[in-house]
Amino acid sequence: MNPAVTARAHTNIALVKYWGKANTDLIIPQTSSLSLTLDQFYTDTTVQFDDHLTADEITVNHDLLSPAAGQKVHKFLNLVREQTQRTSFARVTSVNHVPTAAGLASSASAFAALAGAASRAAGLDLDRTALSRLARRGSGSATRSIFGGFVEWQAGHDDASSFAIPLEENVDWPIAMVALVLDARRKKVSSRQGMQNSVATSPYYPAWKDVVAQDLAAIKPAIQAHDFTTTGEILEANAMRMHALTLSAQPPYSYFNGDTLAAMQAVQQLRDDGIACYYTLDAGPNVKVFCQVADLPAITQHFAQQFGAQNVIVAHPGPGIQFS
Ligand code: 2P0
Repeated sequence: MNPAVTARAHTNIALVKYWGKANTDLIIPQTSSLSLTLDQFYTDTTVQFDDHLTADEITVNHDLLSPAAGQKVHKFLNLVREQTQRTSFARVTSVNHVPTAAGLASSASAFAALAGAASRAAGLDLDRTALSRLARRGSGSATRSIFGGFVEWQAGHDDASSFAIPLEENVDWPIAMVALVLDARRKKVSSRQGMQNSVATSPYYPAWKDVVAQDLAAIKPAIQAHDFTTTGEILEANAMRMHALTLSAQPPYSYFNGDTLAAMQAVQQLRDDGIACYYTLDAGPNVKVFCQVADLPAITQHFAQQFGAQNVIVAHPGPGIQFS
């Protein structure tokens, strides 16, 4: 039996979004993207390869997954086995540390932690670039969760060239991301399906690729200069332009609900009242508010009144993958 290896990876929120694949099998994106790894939401995963097992045994949050439910993990373990000529099955135990019913569970932290634990348990000693490439095969956003802080996923054009690089790993900038939990239910249109629909049917998709190129070119120096206003303006506009790709798909759809719009309006009102903050959101209704640490008391108080204190979670920049 080989030793068990445990890895922890944190989730990330994209400031310039990934929304569309050029290669669905290898998960090569249409564009580069840029994110902030968060300290609050993470996954701990332990992997052990065991010659006595007759199938992969996958437990998530203390529930043993059926073969159908574990299919994505099993396929991912096959990639690791291919790289090592290993044939034995693995025992995978994974726990998502996400606040109760937050609806924020992410494949980003899950596949980043799995890439780290499975590769080491199989005897591979991958550097973080190679880990990032491996994590990408599980889920696109996992590519970025190998690194901490601000991270760019460079789209590349094939398996070797598509990986993440850190932009500012140890963030020395008093910023925060306030997660508003507006609906914890599972989304109706998965990211995977949603982005494919957008690539295939939105007439705005070519324009989106230009938007991302411009936003990346502008946001990187803004982050490096710790220019809060420019960073906030770019991330908010980029999120809305991503969501325009769902509204303009055929058939059209949206991840917003009524509370999403109310939260976006509240952010605009806070700004009008002199409290600088900007919103972003992913493939679901939950809004995240980018702000400065000094404004956290006013912002959290406002949203606790609007949506309930239990639905307001403050996150800060978080670390890259860790092994124990
Ligand atoms: C992102 N999202 O950049 C974008 C913005 C959601 C909105 O990456 O198909 O779970 O596994 O590569 O990474 C969510 O999609 O999709 C995502 P797959 P993933 O964070």
